[in-house]
Amino acid sequence: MKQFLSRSSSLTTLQRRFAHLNILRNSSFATLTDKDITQFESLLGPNGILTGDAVEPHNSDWTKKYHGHSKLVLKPKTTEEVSAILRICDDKRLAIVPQGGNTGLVGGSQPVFDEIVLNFSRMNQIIDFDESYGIITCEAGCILQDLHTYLNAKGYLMPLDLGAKGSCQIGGNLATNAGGIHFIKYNSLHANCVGLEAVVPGGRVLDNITTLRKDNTGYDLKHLFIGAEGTLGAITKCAILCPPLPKFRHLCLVSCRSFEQVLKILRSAKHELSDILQAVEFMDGNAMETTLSQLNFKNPFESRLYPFYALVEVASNREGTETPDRLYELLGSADDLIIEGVVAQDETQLSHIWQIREEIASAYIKRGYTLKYDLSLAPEHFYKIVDDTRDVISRSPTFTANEKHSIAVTGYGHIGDGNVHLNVCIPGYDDHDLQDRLSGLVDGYVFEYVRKARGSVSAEHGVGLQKAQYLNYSKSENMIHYMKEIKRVFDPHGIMNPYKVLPDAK
Ligand code: FAD
Ligand code: 2HG
Ligand code: ZN
Repeated sequence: MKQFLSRSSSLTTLQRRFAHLNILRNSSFATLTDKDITQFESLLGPNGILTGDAVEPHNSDWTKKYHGHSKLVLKPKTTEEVSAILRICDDKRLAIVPQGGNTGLVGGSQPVFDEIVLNFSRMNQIIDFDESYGIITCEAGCILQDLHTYLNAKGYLMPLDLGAKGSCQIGGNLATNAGGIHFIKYNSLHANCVGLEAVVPGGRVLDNITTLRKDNTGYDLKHLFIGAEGTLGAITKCAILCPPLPKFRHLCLVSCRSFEQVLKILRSAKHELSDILQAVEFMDGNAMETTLSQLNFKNPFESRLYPFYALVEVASNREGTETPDRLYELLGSADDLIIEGVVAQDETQLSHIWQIREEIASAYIKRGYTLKYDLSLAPEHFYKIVDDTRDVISRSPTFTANEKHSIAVTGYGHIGDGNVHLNVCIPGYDDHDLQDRLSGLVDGYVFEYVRKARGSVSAEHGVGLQKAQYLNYSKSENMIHYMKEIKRVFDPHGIMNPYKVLPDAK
């Protein structure tokens, strides 16, 4: 028999507490053996498993915060293989974590201890495109960018667009119910996913792949898997409703003195441009400055920096000047709110401005350790929480003056959807003491603020490991009770993505 596991992978090393989260490995889970690995290898073939060093990239996350201890990655190619894996894992009580592109931001897609990673990268086939209804049917491991490219060539686009599109997979997007920059126009994946196939522990396949737009036959189970973050089962296929690709896009970037002015621009854009409005995004001065400097991007306003920025994009199929004229009209009527604005004159300028917005997250990760909060808040709280967090840090005796100086606090995000990304960043990744003091202060402050303001602790990134202990800040006791009941129905032994979302579900 092949030896796959190094001798150092003893249970005792895995059983230590997961830093700061007070989680113990669930002792009802089995520990992987060489015999198990041999069984999976004979099921999937030698290219269907990863062991040893090849597992390491799958143990860590994009934010450099979460590190698991898996010894095995499984890479099925078919739904039947996923079904066989989930039957074996359930029988043997082997815990498993589904993983798509591993771009999630809440520690949901990595193992916490020694869970097996179920990776979907080999399930990347586009199965069908229905040109009449604009519905794409594909496997869960398709990369979002590849779906855009495929659809664009046919005059359609994916309703979902986000900065990680080059790596994230549609299965991961569905599992997190990802939002992104076009949510304001095309709504959520709950709205656009018309069919779904999922496999649950024990191996049953729930085949709800369809291109029917309307199907009111009882409970719509697919919605349970959208946003479940892999805690109920594995998504293997989906059918997504895709809008026609608008032929003409126009984008402006404006700068403002106050956040209130940004809100006024948002209101006017919604009223005046509602039929052609494609995106309204927001960033503050710190986000702009950090992105330009960390990623060496050209400032659209030469060297001038401003406190607040808004991006407004319109799109239509009308040739001629009508669509851009309406954007210019909006800017004209908002003249007193805008310090300076630019309208992209060609595709290069348009993608440059979008790149600045979409790479803010990468810029902070490049700068250093970043606490990320993805919040839904009413307009009066949207930026207040950023100011207040800055204030709490500056008044805290926990930090030295130098440390305070090095901490960047920023707010940006999908203002059209009431979704702010509050990021708090310190340079580098080595100062673990400062990291702990910072999250010790800011986590409690931010989540308590959101609870009192009746916001959501997760607008679009999900709960994962990061927010599992704060679920009750946005969901009532009764709702959590039924979430746990649903979990028990699909996953009675709790093997699917344990410790995440509902950490104490039995
Ligand atoms: P992963 O990170 O691999 O997994 C995410 C979760 O889904 C995990 O809980 C995992 O267990 C589960 N999962 C993955 N695949 C499956 C499957 N087939 N079946 C069941 N469960 C599964 N998110 C937004 O909502 N909006 C944004 O604008 C946005 N921008 C981003 C920009 C950057 C630069 C980055 C790095 C991330 C961004 N994200 C954004 C977060 C992330 O990209 C999304 O959460 C994305 O949907 C995750 O997809 P993934 O394939 O990488 O999933
Ligand atoms: C975005 O909108 C992403 O850029 C990432 O959702 C946000 O990293 C973040 O906080
Ligand atoms: Zn976002």
